[in-house]
Amino acid sequence: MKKTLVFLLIVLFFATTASASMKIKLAVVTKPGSAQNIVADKFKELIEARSQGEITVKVFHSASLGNETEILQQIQMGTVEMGIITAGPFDTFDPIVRVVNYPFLFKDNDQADLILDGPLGQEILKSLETSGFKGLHFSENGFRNLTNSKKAVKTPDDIKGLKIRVMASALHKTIWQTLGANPTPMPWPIYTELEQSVIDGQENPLWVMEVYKFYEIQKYMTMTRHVYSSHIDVAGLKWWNALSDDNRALIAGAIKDAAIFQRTDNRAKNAGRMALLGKKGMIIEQHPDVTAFRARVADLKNMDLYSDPRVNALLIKMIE
Ligand code: EAX
Repeated sequence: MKKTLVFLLIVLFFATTASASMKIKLAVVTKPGSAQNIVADKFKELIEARSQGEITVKVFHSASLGNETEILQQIQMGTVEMGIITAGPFDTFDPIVRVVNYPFLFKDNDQADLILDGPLGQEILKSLETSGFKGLHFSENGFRNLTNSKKAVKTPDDIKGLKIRVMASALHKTIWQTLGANPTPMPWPIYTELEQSVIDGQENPLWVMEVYKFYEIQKYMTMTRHVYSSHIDVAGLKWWNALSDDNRALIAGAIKDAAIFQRTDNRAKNAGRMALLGKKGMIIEQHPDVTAFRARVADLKNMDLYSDPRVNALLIKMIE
């Protein structure tokens, strides 16, 4: 009997010391199959394989840990280690993020990659340290497009008075105010609000219309591509700083590969999505008057949103 107990204790001792040494809680607000989840799930797969199970990841999805603002607060406090978070709501924490969300900043995916993976993108990620975050990489939501249930939209004049849901971001709210809409900030998800016509429309990349079945409740889509929407793949700075160099390198490598995998995957699926949404009955305006949209928001860079000298200097570099 005694022998068995000693044996059990020995087994228990080895089992605890040899078990996975680190568990990462990673939070997203979206459901499986979403852009954020593809990064999260790929990261989990890569890091668990590369660390031979020493590092494990639990993905909390569908806003089970709260909306994006609440997740960011938990990451700052250290109760959640990582998140894949849309850049929009980040601007309450650090206005520098308004630079990457500037309307009509990037003309295409290649330009977005070039800038965000280059020194300017690094500067933004680095800057998040002042608010307690370790910005690891950019993955993507994608180019955002307007949908609504009321009418076909081709020019900014068509938007007048439409009730549009926007992310919890001062910049996004201002963009839609400036375009003449009636914007309401609301956290994700928003299907019920659209269905019950609390709001007339929303704006998001193509994958959202497919994964969240917005074709059931939004008749019109306009390919405005007004903001290239990034996710910031982020960790808490305190937690990050306490990791070993080896673990930091493993995590940084896995998140980078997951982000690049997801961006490629997202883009490859866009043509198919467009066809599907048309088949589902959405009326799609492929060629809105982008020049007019651009002109309406051209003055944004001179607004208070960008008055912080650090933010302004970076925006000017970006626009050039
Ligand atoms: O990916 O809140 C939003 O509109 C975001 O784009 C959301 O995370 C969907």
